[in-house]
Amino acid sequence: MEISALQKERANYQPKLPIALQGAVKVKEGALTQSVDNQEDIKKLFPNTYGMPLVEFEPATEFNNAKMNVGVILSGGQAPGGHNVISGLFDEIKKLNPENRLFGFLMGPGGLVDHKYLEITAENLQAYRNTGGFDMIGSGRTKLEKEEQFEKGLEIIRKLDIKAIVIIGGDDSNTNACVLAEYYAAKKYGVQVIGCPKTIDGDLKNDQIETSFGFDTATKTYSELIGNIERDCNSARKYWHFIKLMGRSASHIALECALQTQPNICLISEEVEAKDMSLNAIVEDIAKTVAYRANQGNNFGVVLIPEGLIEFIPSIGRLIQELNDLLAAHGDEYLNLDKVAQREYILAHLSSENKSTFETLPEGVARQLSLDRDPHGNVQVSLIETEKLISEMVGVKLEQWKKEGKYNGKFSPLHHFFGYEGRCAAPSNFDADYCYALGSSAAQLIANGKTGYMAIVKNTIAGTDKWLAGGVPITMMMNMEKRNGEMKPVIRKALVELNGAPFKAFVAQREKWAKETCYVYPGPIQYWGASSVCDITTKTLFLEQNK
Ligand code: FBP
Repeated sequence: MEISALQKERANYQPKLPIALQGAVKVKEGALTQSVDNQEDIKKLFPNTYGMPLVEFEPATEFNNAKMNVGVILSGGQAPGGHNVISGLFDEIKKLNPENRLFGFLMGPGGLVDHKYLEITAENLQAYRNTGGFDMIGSGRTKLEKEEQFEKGLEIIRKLDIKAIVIIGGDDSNTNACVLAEYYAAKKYGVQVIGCPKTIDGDLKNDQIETSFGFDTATKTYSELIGNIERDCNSARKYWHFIKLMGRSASHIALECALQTQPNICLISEEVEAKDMSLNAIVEDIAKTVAYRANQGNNFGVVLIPEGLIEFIPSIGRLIQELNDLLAAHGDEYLNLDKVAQREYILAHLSSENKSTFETLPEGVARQLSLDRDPHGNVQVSLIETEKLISEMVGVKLEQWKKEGKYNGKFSPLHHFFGYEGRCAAPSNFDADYCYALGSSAAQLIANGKTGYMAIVKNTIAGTDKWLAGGVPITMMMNMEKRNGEMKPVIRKALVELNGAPFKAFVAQREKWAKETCYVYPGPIQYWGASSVCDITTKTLFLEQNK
């Protein structure tokens, strides 16, 4: 495989570890835990993995030389740093005992079920150290939830003499990791399951998880691109750029990018929902800013739109809920119909309120909302062209105002969608170190007999030597939610908090950003050079943790 000069140099970067993981390690157990909500239900569903204590690692004098083979799975969307979790895991299990072996299951959880794997060795890992992407073993979205999948997985686990599986994934994948841990524990198979918090979306966080890996690099990459667009926009002064940003339901990515680049407008889905805003109200607000700037002679601007926005507009959210239930209950019957018949089928089955919302949406958007869900029951928001929908509606409103003599500017919109551009970027120093430490922690949780835990690293706005590593029981983060029409135990998603410091910092400045041109151009991620540039965390993490 030919590699770039950057990749070659970057392979030599030695990620930094928290002090507790630098030598021999021991476990300090903390308080027993409870789930965030629905305690009785969760306890009943997870009798073997519920209520376990928090775990923190401490330096020790004696080495544990646990003999253990480990299997690792990358699950869901790519996030920068996945290869470093694997490197941290590999190095730590080899440190424990050089005979330990690591197997990577291929193309996500499906690799465990289908017995497709690769042994990870020092040689084949070298080219992937500190690189982005999940291409070393691939990723996938197969949902691990059925007993027959667990039993099929067990066959290969036994064959390779694997003691534990590490699942690197987002909230849904870690929920499944916990279900698998509980199943193997209930059957007394002696197989441990450990999770790792991955997702660029930044929505897998809580009191114990400060941030999910990949968020840092992905938002820095998008901010570089947004900054470049802002600079172009401020040079040509003739376009309005509508930029949709990945992030699924949560607006963390959009908010972080706004804090880094100071665009004219950034929509936050969680605020739209809290203020019960209609699509028309959102459009009118944007049109007012366009008109204000036009009056100042500024027929240009930048608007950031989180990809999940549409789900948070209350009337559309209600429609999506009903569509989710409808598709879950009538999936096969519906999928066999052609496009026109599918629309008629939906109109015939929706309640009258949701039917009228469905009918008011442009046909393309209505169709995108009724497409098949992903394996976890989520609407595939990355496929919905919200940026075009909104800019078109803004254009219509401005035309109307023009006719009424209220506006006399020029409105030339351009559209962008940033998502895939950042998910495989070379990890920033933060993500490279954080992921390596998560991999190391996962190995230590296994060596110390834990199952149903997620590896964690805390105190991340301090220097790496002050980072604290350990584990949190996955059940602690769970509550009951409706999925595919049924109540299920799931990890609670962290949405943008409207009383949180990042959102407040944004609100304090957004009016100025709308009226004036205050763009900031962050430039590309730096790997070598001044620490003030190379080692900065995200503004979100800094504002949230700097209490
Ligand atoms: P995860 O939740 O699996 O980390 O994926 C995040 C994400 O990048 C979302 O931001 C986006 O909506 C989705 O994946 C896109 O899915 P796909 O990779 O299947 O196109």
